[in-house]
Amino acid sequence: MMHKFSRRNFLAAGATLVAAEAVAQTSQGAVPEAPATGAAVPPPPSQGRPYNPVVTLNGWSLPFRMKDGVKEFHLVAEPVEREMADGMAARLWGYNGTSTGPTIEAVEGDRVRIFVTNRLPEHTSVHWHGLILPSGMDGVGGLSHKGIPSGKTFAYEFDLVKSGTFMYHPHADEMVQMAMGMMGLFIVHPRDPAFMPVDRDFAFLLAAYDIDPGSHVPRVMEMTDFNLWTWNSRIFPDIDPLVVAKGDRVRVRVGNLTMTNHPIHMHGYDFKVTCTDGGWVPPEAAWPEVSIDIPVGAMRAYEFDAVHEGDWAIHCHKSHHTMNAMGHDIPTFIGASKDRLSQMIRRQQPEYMPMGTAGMADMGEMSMELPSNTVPMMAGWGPHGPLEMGGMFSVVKVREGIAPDDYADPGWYENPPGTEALEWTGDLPDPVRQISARTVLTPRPQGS
Ligand SMILES: [Cu+2]
Repeated sequence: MMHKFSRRNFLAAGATLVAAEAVAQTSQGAVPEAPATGAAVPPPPSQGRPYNPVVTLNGWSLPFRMKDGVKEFHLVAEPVEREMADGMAARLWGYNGTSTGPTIEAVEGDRVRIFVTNRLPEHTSVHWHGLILPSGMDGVGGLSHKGIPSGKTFAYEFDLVKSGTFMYHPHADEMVQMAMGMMGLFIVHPRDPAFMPVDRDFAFLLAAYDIDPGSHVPRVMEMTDFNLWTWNSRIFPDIDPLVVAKGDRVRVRVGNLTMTNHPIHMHGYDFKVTCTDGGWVPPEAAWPEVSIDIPVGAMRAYEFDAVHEGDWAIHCHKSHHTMNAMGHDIPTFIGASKDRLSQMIRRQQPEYMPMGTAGMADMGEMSMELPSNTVPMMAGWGPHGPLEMGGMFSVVKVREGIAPDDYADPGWYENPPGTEALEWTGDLPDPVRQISARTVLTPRPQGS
């Protein structure tokens, strides 16, 4: 289970890295120890070229070791259990104990050697999406090289000739292995730390699963009808907030390995698209947005100056993607009277409860008995009531005076007096409304 950001986890990650290095130094020539734990906020690198690490939401970065000038990593493809939210665990396939896998971070100009050990019941491979490398290192099983059989370790080795925002995933039984959660981020930092510098650099991957309430394993044959829309295999309300100090320059990097596009919308700001998995966007070509569509099999990074304090929603703008598993198949009853129908059903099933005649908002507050291992369709409480969200939703929390290495949740924003929408109890002139023969008012349920 991964934990929320905290200074304690940050320090613990440092200790883990030191321990991993100690193991590596005592086994020269061996494959480096594959770490299986980590934390959201990686420490700056203790060896190799300097860089400002990314913060992988609910994730971690894979430690490395330097061996004869080559940066060595060790990925282990294996079955994992992922807590997607409190009360819901999924049995997935991932890397080094987690799905999504750990983020690989290196620097432009580095030569990397990435050992991949296969602990899956079938062969796999790793494709390095967006990286420029020799054909034989491209990771397409059967095309670039032999698939990695169960129980074997392959070594990939190549130079990182460009910086940017990339990812990795299998290219062997791809539909199954990606539907099971096998993917990770690959960030190549610029050789010049003064190039496109930011104070906070967040990263996450979009992944979709179809896991029936009460079960644990994704239905891998599903093509379109997914019911869990995740960031790094987590769903709201258990996705980390993006904690930012007022005045920070912030980058958000998003990759999409689902079967559909996701328009990621952030409130409170306009921002500039600065990087894709094809490279950096020249500043004179960057255009402003408030929603950025992440196409399938693509990555986008955007940047903004965090000058507006507050709690700002960040979410996919496809409204079904901010809902969780339960309830997508419920028929629409808005405006219908279910009184007679309810009486008929209650004769067979006394506990039957009609839903949704005035909308679905009551689901956000309802505490109905759920099947095991699932979460409500709408969840999350804010300082002013239920948020009625799920899936691909989080909050950018911009506050004055947050320390540079502090990513702990600062709690809810308190609106300064006079800056919050409140009930109006004064007089109002009659509102203008358009009524014509073609305007039909929604019929009200009888008796209301
Ligand atoms: Cu979406």
